[in-house]
Amino acid sequence: MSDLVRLSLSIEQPLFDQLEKLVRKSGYVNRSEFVRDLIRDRLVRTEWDKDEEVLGTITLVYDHHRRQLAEKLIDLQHHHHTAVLVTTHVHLTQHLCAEVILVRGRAHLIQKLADLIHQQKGVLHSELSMTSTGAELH
Ligand code: NI
Repeated sequence: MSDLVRLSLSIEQPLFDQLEKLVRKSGYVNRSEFVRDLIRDRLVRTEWDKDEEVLGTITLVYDHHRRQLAEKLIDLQHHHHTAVLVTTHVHLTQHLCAEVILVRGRAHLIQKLADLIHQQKGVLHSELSMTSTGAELH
């Protein structure tokens, strides 16, 4: 673990009150841990903005009876095979499937794959969760 640095800062009372509320509501034991995580969240966003190598998950729900959709989704993943680490498939009902695709690669490629999946007819919902390889977060 790195050496700890102490810092003090000045913010308006109402903003401080909001901070205290957020810390309590989120269940953090102290303000420092909350601020560390805020900084990490911002760093992750920056990684995505700067098109660095990132990690993410694409979660989708789709109707597998929709003509050629399952094949199309497999084709898309093969086309992006360098980014797709693993795919988990769950049969939700007779008709509906859910998949979680763990992806790693340059941010714009991950975003493109997520967009293509989202646009397929028969995909009822999909969402990209943006996270980090963690290299710059400790
Ligand atoms: Ni299924």
